[in-house]
Amino acid sequence: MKDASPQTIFLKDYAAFGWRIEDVHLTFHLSGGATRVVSRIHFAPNPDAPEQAFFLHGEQLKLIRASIDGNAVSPELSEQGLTCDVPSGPFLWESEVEIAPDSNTALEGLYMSGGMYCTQCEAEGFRKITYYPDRPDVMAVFTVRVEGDMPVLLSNGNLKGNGDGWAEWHDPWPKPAYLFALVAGDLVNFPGAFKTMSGKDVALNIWVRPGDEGKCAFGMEALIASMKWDEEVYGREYDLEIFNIVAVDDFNMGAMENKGLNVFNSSCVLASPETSTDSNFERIEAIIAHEYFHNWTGNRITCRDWFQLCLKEGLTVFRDGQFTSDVRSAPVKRIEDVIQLRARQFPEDQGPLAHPVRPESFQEINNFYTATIYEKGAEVIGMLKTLVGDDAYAKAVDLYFDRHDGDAATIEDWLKVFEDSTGRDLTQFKRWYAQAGTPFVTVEEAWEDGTFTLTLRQHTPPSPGQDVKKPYVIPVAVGLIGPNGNEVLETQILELADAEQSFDFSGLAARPVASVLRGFSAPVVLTHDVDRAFLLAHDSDPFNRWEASRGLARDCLLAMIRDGAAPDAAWLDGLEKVLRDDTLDPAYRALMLEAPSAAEMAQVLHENGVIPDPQAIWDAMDTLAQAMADRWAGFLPELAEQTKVTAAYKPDAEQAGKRFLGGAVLALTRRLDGGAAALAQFETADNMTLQLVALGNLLRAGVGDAALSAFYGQWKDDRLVMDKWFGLQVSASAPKDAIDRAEALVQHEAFDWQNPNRFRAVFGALSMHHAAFHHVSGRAYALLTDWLIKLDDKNPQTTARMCSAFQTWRRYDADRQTLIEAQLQRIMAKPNLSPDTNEMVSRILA
Ligand code: TYR
Repeated sequence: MKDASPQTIFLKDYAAFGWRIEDVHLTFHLSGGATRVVSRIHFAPNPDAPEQAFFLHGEQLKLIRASIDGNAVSPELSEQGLTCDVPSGPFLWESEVEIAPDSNTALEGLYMSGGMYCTQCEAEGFRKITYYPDRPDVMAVFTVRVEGDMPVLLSNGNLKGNGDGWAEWHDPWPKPAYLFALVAGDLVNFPGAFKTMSGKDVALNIWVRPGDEGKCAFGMEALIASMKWDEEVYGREYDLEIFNIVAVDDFNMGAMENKGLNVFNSSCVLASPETSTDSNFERIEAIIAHEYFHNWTGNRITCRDWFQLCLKEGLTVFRDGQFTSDVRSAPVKRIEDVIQLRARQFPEDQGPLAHPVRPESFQEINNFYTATIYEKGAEVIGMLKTLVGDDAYAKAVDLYFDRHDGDAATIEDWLKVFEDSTGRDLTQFKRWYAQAGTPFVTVEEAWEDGTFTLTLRQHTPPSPGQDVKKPYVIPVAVGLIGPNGNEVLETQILELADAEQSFDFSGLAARPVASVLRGFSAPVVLTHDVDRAFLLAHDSDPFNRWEASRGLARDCLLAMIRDGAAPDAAWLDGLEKVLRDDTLDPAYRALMLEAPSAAEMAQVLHENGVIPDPQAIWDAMDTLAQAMADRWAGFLPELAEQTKVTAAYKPDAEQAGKRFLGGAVLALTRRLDGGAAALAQFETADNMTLQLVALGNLLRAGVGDAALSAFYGQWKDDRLVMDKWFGLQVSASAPKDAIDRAEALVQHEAFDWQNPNRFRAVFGALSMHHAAFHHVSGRAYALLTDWLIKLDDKNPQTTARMCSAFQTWRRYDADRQTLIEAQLQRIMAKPNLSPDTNEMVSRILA
């Protein structure tokens, strides 16, 4: 257990570590109950650091011995680490500690998963392995010897030698401890090879448990595509002789970019057509790219301290997004990203957990691996690129690599390369990193004597600890469309830098229709009273064309919920025209057909001063979908025909787009045929995408029980497919049934609650099922809380992260607020509550 009273750490208190490390040598004697770790570290005083006592982090370690320059020492130990008197010059520190990987359920440090040893050190896990300055600005060259009774023994860097029961690895690139990794187990490899742009051969491997070899080919292809892309687009070459990926079943996050030895949640790397959906494939490709791209943005250039987390994560998400846009469809990727941003980042930025892209304080850094750091961090980079232009962006990034290779850098360093290479002053732009909260932008139009004027206003509401916000510089991409539907002004970037600014467009023959915030050029909430039906019909910007339909859908649902209106027939007419246009990408049409999420509608209601009633949102969405199905009864079979794939399964954008649209059509069709088409699809499906969509629709039609048990019989031995089986029963049920299902599922023998994927399968699905989670009985709140309290002792990180399900609680009515508050208080009252969960719940309650 950590210290009971959590400490707050501030960016402003940063001070360099008092010593540099010349090299690190680690020896691991592996044993499940008592692993010995021997470290030899050469320290030398750091002349740039302030005077300080010698302190090494260390948690849950049993110190066996320690020495300095060969003489035994007795350091002073605390729960956080040790202090010791040290010589004034360079010295050799040696220690031996004992740790117990087999009782490590937090999945941080060295732990066991399915019989194999593995590590997770980001952010502060290395201190659970040995005594060390566990901070990212201390970079060192590591040599690691692993000894253990396991056929495969891996660590970072290049393999220096191995034999029976041992292996020695050397990583020539200085790195912070959070990038350390060790894996040992009975593993098999799926091999590959890559020749770099300067002609160096790199051996590639994906290491998996025996039996999973057949699920590696796609990951390997994605890795090779990523390596090539980073050379072609960013000029970045790989820098070791070997690149290893390992799949582990027990992992708190998606994956981890340890130098030369990426560790992946098996759900984020293993794939086969029979067991993975098209979205799984797309996500796996993106995560492999993300972790690989970290080799330069994160590893070669790392972060000075954890406040700079967005320096590596925002940039790397931005880069993996560019990669996906290049290998798939750019407009589809942009729309998917914005849907995610609104679903995950906006609620965070507008609620009690709001924090700047670069926070100024934290208690537990693990709580800051958030949508704001990652996704808004990437949006900020996208805006910077839009403002300076593509060529200037490329130049600045080159300068970043030249200037900071080998550094532990800051956001100031990042912005400075843009200032130096473009001459632009980024002082105001930097507010995107410092201020929290989603900006609200309103647009007002005027038309006089051939001049069209757009007046833009921005406002950002207060967020915790920040009452007053200064204006941002916001790139607003605008195009103008003439009355006949032709574009009269191609996309231009307006720079909104003041609270209010007007922009004139003169010499126009007729009043145009403005298409504002094209491509979602900034992460803001836009209010613009515009003819959306016209934009849906004519906008040349694919994002804004989709956005027009989305806006109409939101308005339609709002009117249904608030005023009891009927579904908007004019919008459905416009939408039908788009759906009938078979020159449009099926994936794009599927996105058009997809309704806003219930949580998005709750947000819209809240913005319009209406307290969201989750059941009313559910009912309105149900009515709307039924109206679509009835209206298009004749058209749906025609559309379904267009989505048939006859070629062998491929997870590429083309086939996946067809199946995506097919799924959307099936969801309407089952409202007309009681699930007959879904049943036929379920019985003939030869891939998981078609099978799972069919099963979901059978469940939604209330006729899915037989298919559900058939599915169980077919897949009960596949952990990743079983996660889908657990999750889908909750997400595809009506509100009250979803809670009943979740209650039954946690009693199921296959509910392994200590496995984060399985825990999230049930409780992630429950908390994302808006009407179920907020069911008036409060049963879902209580059920989730019971299990969060149970998990907290075992795995604080995953527990804390899942508490964010409650972050929007103050949006709801007084009764629900009372119910939720009682559950949050129940968590706070738990004895020995982890600092992680304590910080999250305290912030949510504040
Ligand atoms: N750095 C990882 C990434 O690529 C995420 C991560 C963070 C993984 C913390 C694990 C962890 O404990 O985004």
